[in-house]
Amino acid sequence: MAPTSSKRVKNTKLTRHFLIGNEAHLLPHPGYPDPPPENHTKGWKVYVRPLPNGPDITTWLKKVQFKLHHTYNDASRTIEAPGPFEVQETGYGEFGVEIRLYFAPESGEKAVYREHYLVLAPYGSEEQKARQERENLIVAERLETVEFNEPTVDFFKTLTSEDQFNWLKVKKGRGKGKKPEFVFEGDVEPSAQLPEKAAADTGGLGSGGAWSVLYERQVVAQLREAEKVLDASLDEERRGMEERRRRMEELGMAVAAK
Ligand code: SLL
Repeated sequence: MAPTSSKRVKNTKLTRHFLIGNEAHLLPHPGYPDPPPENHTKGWKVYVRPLPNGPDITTWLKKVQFKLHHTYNDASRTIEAPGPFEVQETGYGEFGVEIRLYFAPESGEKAVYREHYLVLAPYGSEEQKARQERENLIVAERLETVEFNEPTVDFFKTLTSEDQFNWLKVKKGRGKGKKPEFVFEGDVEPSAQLPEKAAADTGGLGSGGAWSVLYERQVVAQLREAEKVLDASLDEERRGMEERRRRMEELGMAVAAK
């Protein structure tokens, strides 16, 4: 291996966005063992993926370790670049998958830890749940970020290279003796950042759209709504408790004060 420079690029921070998530289906489902292993009702895949319109993550991400629930054989699964960084399994229950991300050696960065709690059952609004059931597809993914502060000179070069967008390009002019040219086509805008609006349909996501700033705002808005509902039910729960306490007092029962 070439000696790497430990010199760092001062006052510079490089940010990379990517997705961590899972998809799940009720079994039987194409691509999964049929009949499924005993008691296994769900087929799922947990993954670390690039944004549909983002740079190649394998420029910085070289290895991903997924640690599954101890009920699985070989619970620790390691996937090396170029991936895909995913683990497909069948099972019956949800659990938190422990994920370790290992960076390119020239980065000089230690591995970082993330967790993804598998979602195997329909969630969201009634409408969303109905759609997930109809399509027999659950997708639970979120936007993740890593920040490289004052990257090493070598790592900076990798992270700013134009090559990392090649996977979004289409080969053009594959004529006799001609070298193919790589060009961006359609709505694909190369960017290490989230696009303002999602490109038409880059596929891959359950919702059929790409991650974008707009979509992210929608997700945040949805979470705020969910929070309101939760607050309201907590309030109600508190009122209920107060009411029960009052009734017990009326009945002359001692209430142990904590
Ligand atoms: C639950 N706390 O009870 C969770 C545990 C267990 C997940 C989930 C099967 C593994 C195997 C499996 O789905 N394990 O049989 O290989 O809901």
